[in-house]
Amino acid sequence: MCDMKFVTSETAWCPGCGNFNILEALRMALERLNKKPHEVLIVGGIGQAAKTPQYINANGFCGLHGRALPAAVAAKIANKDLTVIVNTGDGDSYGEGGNHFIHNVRRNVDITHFVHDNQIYGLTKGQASPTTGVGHVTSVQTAGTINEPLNPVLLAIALGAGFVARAFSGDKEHLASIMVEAIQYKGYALVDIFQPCVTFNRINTFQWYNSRVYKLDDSYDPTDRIKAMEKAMEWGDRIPIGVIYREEKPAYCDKIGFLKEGPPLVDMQVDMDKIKGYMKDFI
Ligand SMILES: Cc1ncc(C[n+]2csc(CCOP(=O)(O)OP(=O)(O)O)c2C)c(N)n1
Ligand SMILES: [Mg+2]
Repeated sequence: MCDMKFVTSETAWCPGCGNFNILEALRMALERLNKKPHEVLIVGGIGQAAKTPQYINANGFCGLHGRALPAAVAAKIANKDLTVIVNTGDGDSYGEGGNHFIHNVRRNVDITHFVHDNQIYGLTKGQASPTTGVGHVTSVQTAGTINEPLNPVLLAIALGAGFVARAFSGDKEHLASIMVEAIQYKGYALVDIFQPCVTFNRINTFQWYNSRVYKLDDSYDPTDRIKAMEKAMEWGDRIPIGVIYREEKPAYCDKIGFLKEGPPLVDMQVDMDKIKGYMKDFI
């Protein structure tokens, strides 16, 4: 259990939703890292998962659907001292926000991305998302989903992400420990979290994940990229959870001199006379 520092009001999630454990694990992780609410920014887009910023006592921002990452990136570059964490859905992250996801990996801004992956569009009542399995019948895909699902973990490793993990909201302790590692990682960190949607996904239930997930142990080496890609492709009867890939690489703000050496941009003085001078050219 966590103390009350990061706790806010009631949520609008269904009873039994996998989001509750993710929220609780996030609070546990922030407390373990000794973060104070004003040092943290939680960013979401639109969706059930994207409501997370409203349920945690920290700075919060909800962007447009699929636009959580650009807002988070901008906030981090403007204030490099902030701990910026994106909490949003699989649709928001990989569907509508898919292009941002790809280019965000290339930039390697020091933000953390927790995807509440319920393999469905929850807020809009259960249409197929990019991670929905083939054959899954929904209110729109009435004959079963025909498209192959996206594998976000494999894609992130292929794109060159330095921290890529999978977790399960049914194992709160394990999830919280991965969250701590992801937040501490210097650069973009992705954690794809299995999050049963108890109302609109009756296939990928707590039981479904429980009978398949297994934890990676110390014998697994997360620094071997090819092995990590093989691990990322394990799906079916056994699905690995844990840190799948890890590599240290320079983060965005460390590659730009004035961002690295100088104070956070928000603390810099703005010379209005200079700006007025530039603006004259446009009038
Ligand atoms: C540009 C745009 N497209 C579509 C929508 C409608 N919409 C809102 S939330 C959502 C799906 C959310 O699914 P996901 O991101 O997986 O979050 P969940 O609700 O499952 O947590 C959609 C399609 C929208 N608000 N804006
Ligand atoms: Mg979803």
